[in-house]
Amino acid sequence: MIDTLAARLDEAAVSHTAVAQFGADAGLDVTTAYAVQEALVARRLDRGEALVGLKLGLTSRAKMTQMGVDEVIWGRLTDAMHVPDGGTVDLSGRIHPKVEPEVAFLVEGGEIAAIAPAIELIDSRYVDFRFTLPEVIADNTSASGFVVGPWRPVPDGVDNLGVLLEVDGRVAQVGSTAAILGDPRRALPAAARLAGELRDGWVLLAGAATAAVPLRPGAHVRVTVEQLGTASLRASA
Ligand code: OOG
Ligand code: MG
Repeated sequence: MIDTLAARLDEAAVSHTAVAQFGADAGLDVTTAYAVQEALVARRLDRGEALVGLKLGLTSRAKMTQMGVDEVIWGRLTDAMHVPDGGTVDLSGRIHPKVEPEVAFLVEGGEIAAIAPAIELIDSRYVDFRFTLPEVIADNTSASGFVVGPWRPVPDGVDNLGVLLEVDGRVAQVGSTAAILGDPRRALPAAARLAGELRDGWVLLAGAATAAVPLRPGAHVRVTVEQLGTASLRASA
């Protein structure tokens, strides 16, 4: 069953066509869901992609409420998901993408070596962006892309920095890094515990600080995190 579900999610991503939720009959629990995620990402690695980091999800109340689930989850980032800062996201390869403001950490020696403002692009492979907790875990926690702004040393106190998500120069979401586990630095021990491994040079996305917003064709998206600076992307027309 694990390989069948992984193949279904992989084909949905490759053909950018949403799939129906697996439903109760599939009997997917959290442990099996992580096995599906591993098999799903293994298919990408077999096609030549490389693992470059991890992401946490549902670390904020706003996201838990938006998605109707209530546990921290994690997923895997590959090099193919990376979008250069200021770069363009090709919407033709996506289903119903959304963007959310995040904080990224650079991992060295099991510790945080640097911090950056970031944008995560999520794109559920399920119809209508609806899923249960095991279903979203299996779907690599909706991971689809990420932008990391300029790295800088971690300033003192990053537990209450203002976060702004702008779309075409208009404010779309406002929040605080406090929404990320009370302090985004908690993402490191949480990721180490959940994933069991943090490699040197990996990027860790700590989780969204606000709810996500749909990414429309041609939109210019900018995330600003107080003291950290900005990260931006543009959606293809
Ligand atoms: C699940 C992914 C959540 C976050 O930062 O909370 C996530 C979803 O919302 O589709 O990446
Ligand atoms: Mg996220």
